[in-house]
Amino acid sequence: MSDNASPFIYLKDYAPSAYVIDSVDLDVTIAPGTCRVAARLAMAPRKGTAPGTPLVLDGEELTLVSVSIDGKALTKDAYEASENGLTIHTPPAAAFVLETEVDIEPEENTELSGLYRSEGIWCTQCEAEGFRRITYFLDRPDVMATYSVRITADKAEAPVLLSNGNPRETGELPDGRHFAVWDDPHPKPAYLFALVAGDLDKISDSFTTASGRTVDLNIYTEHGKAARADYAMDSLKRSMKWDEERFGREYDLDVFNIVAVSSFNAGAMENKGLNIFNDRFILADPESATDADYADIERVVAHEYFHNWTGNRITCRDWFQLCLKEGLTVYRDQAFSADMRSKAVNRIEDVRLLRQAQFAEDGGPLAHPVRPEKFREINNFYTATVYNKGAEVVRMIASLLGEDGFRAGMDLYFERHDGEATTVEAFLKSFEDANKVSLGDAFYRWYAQAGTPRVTVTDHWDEANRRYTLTLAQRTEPTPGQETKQPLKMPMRFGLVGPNGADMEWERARGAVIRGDVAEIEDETTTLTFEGLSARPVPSLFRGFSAPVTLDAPMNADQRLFLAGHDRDPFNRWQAMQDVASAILVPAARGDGPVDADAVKALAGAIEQTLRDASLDAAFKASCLALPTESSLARTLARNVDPERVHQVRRDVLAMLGEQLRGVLGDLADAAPAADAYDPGAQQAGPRGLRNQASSLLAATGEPADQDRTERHYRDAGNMTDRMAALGALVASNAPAAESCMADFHERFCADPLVLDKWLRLTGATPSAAALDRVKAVYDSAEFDRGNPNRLRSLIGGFAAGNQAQFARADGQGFAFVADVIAWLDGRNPQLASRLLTVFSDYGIYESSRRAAARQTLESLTQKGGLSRDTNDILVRMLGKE
Ligand code: B3K
Ligand code: ZN
Repeated sequence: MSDNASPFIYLKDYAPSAYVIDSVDLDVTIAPGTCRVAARLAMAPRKGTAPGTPLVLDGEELTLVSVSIDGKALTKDAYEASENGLTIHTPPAAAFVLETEVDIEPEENTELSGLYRSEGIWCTQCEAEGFRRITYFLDRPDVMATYSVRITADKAEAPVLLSNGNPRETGELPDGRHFAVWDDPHPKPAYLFALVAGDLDKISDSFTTASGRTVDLNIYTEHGKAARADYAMDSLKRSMKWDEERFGREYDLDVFNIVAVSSFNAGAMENKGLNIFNDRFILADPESATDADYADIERVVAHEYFHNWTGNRITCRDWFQLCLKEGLTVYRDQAFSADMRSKAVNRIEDVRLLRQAQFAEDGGPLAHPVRPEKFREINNFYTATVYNKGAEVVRMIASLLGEDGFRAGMDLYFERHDGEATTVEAFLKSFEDANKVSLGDAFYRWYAQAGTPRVTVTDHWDEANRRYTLTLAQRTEPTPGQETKQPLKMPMRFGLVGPNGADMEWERARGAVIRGDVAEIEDETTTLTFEGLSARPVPSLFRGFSAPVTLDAPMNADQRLFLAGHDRDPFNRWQAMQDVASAILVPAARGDGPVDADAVKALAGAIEQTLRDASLDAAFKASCLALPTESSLARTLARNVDPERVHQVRRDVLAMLGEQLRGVLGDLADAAPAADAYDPGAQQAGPRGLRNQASSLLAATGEPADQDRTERHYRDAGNMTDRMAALGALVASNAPAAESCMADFHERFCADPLVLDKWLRLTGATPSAAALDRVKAVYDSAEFDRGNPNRLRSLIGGFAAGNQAQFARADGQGFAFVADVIAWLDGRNPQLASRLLTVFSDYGIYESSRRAAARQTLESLTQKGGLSRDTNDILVRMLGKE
């Protein structure tokens, strides 16, 4: 272990707490400067706890004012307060009431964990371990209690006082102060506690549940912004309805409140009855938000709402089980969005994200299982692996059991574990028991084994016997701390596509369990034999991306292009085109010679056929126009990557495609935008996306006439979607108009922080050697608000994650700048700093001089010392110094 890394906490060491907390009464006095928190905890030793066992409460950044048990103040020798908490040496042997009073300083709280102030609004973020920064507590998810919270504040400064649960009482107090009391009858862990006090606007609505309960819905925002919360409200109502219909889950309180704040580390937080959101996932109107922003709002509002059952009513026993609530809830929000929009396109987007973020994680130094076995800092495990691969594992259960079997398992899970803090094993057991099957060790392994399996397929056609054989071999490369890997059980949805493009029937199949169109693959090598086929098929494997694997399929470009034109599975049609594009891009990006122009022509032909196919929807066509990203190409190359060459090759191919497809793209790009009033729904968003994608591909050719069209689109845009798409295309193609349009955009929108973020991101993503200097100039400018996580993420993330070639400049200056930002940020907000640091995690794939420069930068960051536990943990793992 490296010198400055903190110790690991292990899953295998889990033990219940020695004491339980049944109910919590908080009395929070809100005031500028210091706030006072008085807590009254009804506690008892857990059954089996030896009398007199010390009570060890968590606590950070708290100033202890008083402590008493059963109404008697404790003498100094009866307890010890430290940096990490409060120990009561000899608590009573039976139920008792512990009362503490502490002072906290929310305005000094730049970590944005616990109680802090965002633009004057007092708000909280307690997951994972923020509640201990509000009061002394057993701050762990398996300690569940009912809460009653009284808040007092100055009425002018904080007219709105909110906490979890139902409102019980409000009233006036002397000196212009007032109070509110909230009761939450549902036992919950402390990480779901929330409190908000401030001067806020709101919009209100209501929802009547299936059993007739009327729920008041409110979305609170900063002043002047409430009108932009309508779409979030609409999304919330649709989510509530969908969860009733699809999972039989009703809401369980009289009110559901959402508060949008502008300083927030995460996207949002599912606190019981009082969700707190990063305002970028609430606020939207056609002039300030894109179609993608609207879709994100719908998804995140749904996600947090769905947590009410998967996360809140049933929570995690310990933080190792994080995927139990996150993977499952991502699966649920994906299913919701798919129902609201285009299933095929949503699946493509989900998989793009998985590959971009999670495959990268799985293939690098930060690889960890969906359920980690150890951690130093839990906040570093809110990862794509836990969330997105976690969702894929749930999706595989649905594929293996079928929709009805899946629903039966979910029903049993809710029935058995409502009100509990439970485990992944309990979750899986519910599916097994409801379906009277065993998922098997090879399936459970998805939770414990890190790394993306590679499935390599070979095939054989025996013409004489009309027999087709597919051999699938799975292999997972070692990951840090896991040298040897074992095979996993996975559902392979598939079809054998015949010469006419339709799926073929077979007379007999053997080699694995096959139910419908799903084969269960679980051994290291599986040989599937199909008898009685009328002709040699083209295999369409892992349809819908039925397992999170990398597939090496035995196909040449012609076969892929055939699938691209015919596969009845839209995901694999798209995938086939991506594979053809990768086969063109990867060798050139590796430096193996120029781009194969004939292959580009063939790809263009397939794209054209797709674009002209009236049976396909516009959003799907737009997805087919997008080439694999630079980072996914870099990952395919895996080592000695020159990011500038990757960038250039991809750009060249975009330009070639634009030239080849000029006719059809021109028609699409010149189409008049929808005449109807803007609507963010798929009906309008699909055609908008296709028109913009077409115009952008044409701009990539560098032809002045094409770039002029894009500039016109920018200037004439009637909504932010069209405006941003055009601006992005101008910047990406270094069009002469890019500069003046960027200046125009800044001028128009710099007063609106969420729109400014879009400009910051594009500034970072400028594909030119000037990008770094521009980013530095913005970062150093007086108007740039470094203290706001969204601003910093946009500018620095736009550069480091959105501009590989410039971040990984050969002179190392890109790395050095970002490391300096992280060093500064770490002193203020470690969670954000360590998250930002993960932009370095791919450094091992670069060619040697960039790799050395990145490593040197990380080493010097380490040597600075005094870094947070969060940042140190990531550094140690990235440098392989465990
Ligand atoms: N559960 C929160 C994430 C909290 C992040 C803590 N570092 C949001 C979500 O996943 O719904
Ligand atoms: Zn979540």
